[in-house]
Amino acid sequence: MTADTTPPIATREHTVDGFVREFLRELNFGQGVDLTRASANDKYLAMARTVRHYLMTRWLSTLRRQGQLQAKSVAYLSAEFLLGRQLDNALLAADLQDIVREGLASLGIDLDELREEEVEPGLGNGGLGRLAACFIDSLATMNVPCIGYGIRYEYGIFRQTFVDGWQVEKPDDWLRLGSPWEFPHPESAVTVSFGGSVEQYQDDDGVVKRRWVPGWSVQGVPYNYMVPGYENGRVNTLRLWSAQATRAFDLQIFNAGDYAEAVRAQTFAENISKVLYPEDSTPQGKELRLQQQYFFVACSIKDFVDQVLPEDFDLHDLPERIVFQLNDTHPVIAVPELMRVLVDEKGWDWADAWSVTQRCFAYTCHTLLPEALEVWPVDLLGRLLPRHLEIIYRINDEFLAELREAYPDDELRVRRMSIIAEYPVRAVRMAYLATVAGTKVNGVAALHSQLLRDKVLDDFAGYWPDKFTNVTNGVTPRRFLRLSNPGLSTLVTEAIGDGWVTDLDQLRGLEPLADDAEFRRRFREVKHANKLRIADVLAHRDGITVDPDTMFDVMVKRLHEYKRQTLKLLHIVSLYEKVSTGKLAIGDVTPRTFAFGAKAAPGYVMAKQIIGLINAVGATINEDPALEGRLRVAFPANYNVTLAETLIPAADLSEQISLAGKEASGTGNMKFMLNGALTIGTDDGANVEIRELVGDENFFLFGLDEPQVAELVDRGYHPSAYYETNVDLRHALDLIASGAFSGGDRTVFEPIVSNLLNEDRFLALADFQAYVDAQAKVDAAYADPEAWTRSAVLNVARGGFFSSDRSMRDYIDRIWHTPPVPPA
Ligand code: B1N
Repeated sequence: MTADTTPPIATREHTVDGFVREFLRELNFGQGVDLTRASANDKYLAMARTVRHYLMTRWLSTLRRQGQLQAKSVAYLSAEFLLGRQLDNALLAADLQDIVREGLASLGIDLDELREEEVEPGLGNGGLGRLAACFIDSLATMNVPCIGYGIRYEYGIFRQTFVDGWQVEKPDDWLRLGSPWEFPHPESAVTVSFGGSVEQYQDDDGVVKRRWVPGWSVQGVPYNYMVPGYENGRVNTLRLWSAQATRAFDLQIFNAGDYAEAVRAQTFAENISKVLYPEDSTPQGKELRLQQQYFFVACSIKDFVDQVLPEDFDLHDLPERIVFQLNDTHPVIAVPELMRVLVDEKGWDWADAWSVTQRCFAYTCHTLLPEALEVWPVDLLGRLLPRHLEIIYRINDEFLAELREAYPDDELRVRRMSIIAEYPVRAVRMAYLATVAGTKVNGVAALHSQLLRDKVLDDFAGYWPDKFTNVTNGVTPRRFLRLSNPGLSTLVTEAIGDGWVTDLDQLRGLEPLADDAEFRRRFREVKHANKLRIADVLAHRDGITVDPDTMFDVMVKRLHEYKRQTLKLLHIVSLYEKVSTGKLAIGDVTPRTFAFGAKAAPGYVMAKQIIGLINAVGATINEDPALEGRLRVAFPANYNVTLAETLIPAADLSEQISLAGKEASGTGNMKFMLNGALTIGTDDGANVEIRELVGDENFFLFGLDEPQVAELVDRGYHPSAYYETNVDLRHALDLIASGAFSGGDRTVFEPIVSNLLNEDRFLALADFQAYVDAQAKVDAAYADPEAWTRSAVLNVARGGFFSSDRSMRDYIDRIWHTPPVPPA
């Protein structure tokens, strides 16, 4: 013990020899195998555990310092954290890349081979979950105290396979071979209750109160993950909850002699964290989903209040110590839960509890689609969480009373703003509850925040103008540039130093180099090497061959009609139709590789059809010898973070073609820009800001803007009119309808064609010609490699704004007010 009685924390030797010793110790004593008999998985697990040791000192001292300082923290509540692989990020944070490579090599082990052993934790659907992962990375790097709270799903986002071109889902058993990055703490499990009823009682002073008498409970077991800052000595915590049967519950039934029932009860409890709902943007109101939501926020609030805070903490000071950031509406049930804890468990007055609660939450909305705004029928919510429903009703009653004072002559408005919807069934509007309870409400891109204020939440924005703000999304430059694109990273660092890794605005220093022919040559060399790298991955992973000497035109994102993969497809089919009918000479076609990556929600029939059509068109084009070396479609199955990390750095063209006013932000668009792809895109989401920054001359804008979309829809949109007047469009649609991509069977893709002709909710036909024209501009620009590279360099140089470090700065300044805490 040192003189100040603070016990010491062990450290590790930062040398090749030190690493090798630790690694062998883990392999022999941890995995229990000898190097000669060790499997690749043994070696990977031993290496991962060794690497995490190097971060442990920082983690323990971060926790110790936070215990002492009690600085204000962010609790990021998110049903999804799409982390991606952990090893590379840990090596980078700990500055161990060279040491580990060399150490393993001295034992005859190739680091790159072991890296492939890691199964990524796919605990998210797409942008929303990946954003949460980027944010916690940035907060750690910026020395801001943060704890991420979420769910440790036993099965993450499904593994996509294709059978005859159709999506078939397989379970993602990511924990099967062991998970070296997590630290389970069963001894710190907390109990969470559900069901039952509410009863009236008199407290010691004779006051009549209400309290919850739950029907059943489960245990939440915390699993901690390290969230290391980049070379800064800080390691924050991500705490994911796993559901287990309570011992008491189990034993009670077991003692009653019903062993089978006890096992069933256990399975029932464990179901709660069993599987991630694979819906992105269109959640179904399933009871298990509400169980998941309440489960993880109840665990998290209990954990924070009872374990993280010191015992003598005065909860009246909670807003000075924490801000609970609600990542969309999924964790919003935390609001009535905190009220229940303060009023029912701590015995506070309603008014006191509400005043504290209101200052503890802030809400981020991630959508504009009406079908994505979560609404819970009161009968379902009341059955699962009867006391919470009462609390929501009271919050609403007081809110409506307040509104009636503000708008005495506008009862219609008051009803519009009610947290409780009456139609088609009585239901709780979670976005409204979050808006009423939060200090701030933010959208995720400038246009999105504007549309939230003007359309989705306009009544609320009128009432509380200062509550609404924007924070444009961002992506972590550590994972999506430094690690994913080593070639470009090296080139950039040689030019401007390595400060950009934590201060991405420094990329501006590259602007003059856009005019430097030698720099541009090296930039192209890097892009080409990245194409070779993905070509190798696609060959081995998917058996797909691609030509690195073609333009890589990439569209990767969830499959959704609003994102308009069909528009991309119509462009491809139209090109194919023109070439195969001789209207266009193959020699005049810019050689392109069209790459897709997209998962469809398993119950989303139209999305799965579209996947089938992409694969069918791809098969036809790829088999046509006349198109060899000119047009190719590559649709690798199971697009995930790991694939994104090799695919995005190889892209020339980034497809961001959603219907204006539908994509809240997009974050893939930012990753492409930072890796030197040019964007073809609509005036939607963060595309707007990308174009503003990079300039019109370096961006291929097309299509209707949001006001034009609104106007066209108001006027009455008739897609068939476009079919009738546009020959190219007609030929493309007719070709699909003819069965040309389905072995002559006209029924297979008929639903897609008739949907486009008769409904086309997302105006693909209206934007078709504009899109094709913009693609012609792309071809013309690509024909001049020097000018193209100049634009690509400028995209990188002007992309610094899209660092998630900047997003975090904005959240801190506008919403959280959590100053950084530098290391001791
Ligand atoms: O969140 C991303 C945005 O960049 C995207 O534009 C947006 O579509 C995405 C229910 C969602 N919005 N809503 C979801 C995910 C899962 C779920 O069950 C909705 N995802 C987004 C980050 O801001």
